[in-house]
Amino acid sequence: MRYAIPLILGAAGMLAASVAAQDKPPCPGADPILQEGATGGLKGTVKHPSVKKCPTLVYIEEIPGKEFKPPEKNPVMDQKDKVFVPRILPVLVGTTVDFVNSDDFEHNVFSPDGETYNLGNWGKGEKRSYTFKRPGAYVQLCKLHPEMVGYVVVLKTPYFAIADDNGNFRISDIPPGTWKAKVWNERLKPKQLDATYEVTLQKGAESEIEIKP
Ligand SMILES: [Cu+2]
Repeated sequence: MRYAIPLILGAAGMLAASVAAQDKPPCPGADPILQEGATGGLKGTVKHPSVKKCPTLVYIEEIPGKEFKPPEKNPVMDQKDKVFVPRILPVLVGTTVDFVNSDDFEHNVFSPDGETYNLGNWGKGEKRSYTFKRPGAYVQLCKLHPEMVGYVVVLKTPYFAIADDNGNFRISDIPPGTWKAKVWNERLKPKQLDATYEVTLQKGAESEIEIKP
């Protein structure tokens, strides 16, 4: 009997260990539905003349019940040669954007959209920041150079992409499910911006759609 006891204890210990491994919650920071191979992708083409003229954004409207953390590193919108760069900056709601100035003269940034803001005037090497709390498109304007126009488009999910000049786009690592894709281009009309395109995404697979606004 003396020899049997340690064997029984050993077997029980192993059983306990394997059950515990299954019951343990995922490691902090590892979202089970976003692990590699557990997500889907979406690729496709936007077919509209405005695609050739201005940047086109494609995005998943929302994943109900799921909230996303804004990136730790702030995206940047630059002002260079009197142009907002990039012209369209898509960001997740809650994101803080750093506005910088790469020109040797002052610029201003203001927006009449959303809660409206005016970040003032500043020169090269300085930056001003703004946190976007509500989804929507915010036109970026400069009071010193009326020809300057840019857009920050604030979205409810981090699943977005800017299409190439031919309208081709690809969005990776989207949770599986049936979601609504939308398109944004400054030349499209409100009705075209409101239109939704249903997409079904499966684990480890890439779905394809054609968007004709
Ligand atoms: Cu300016």
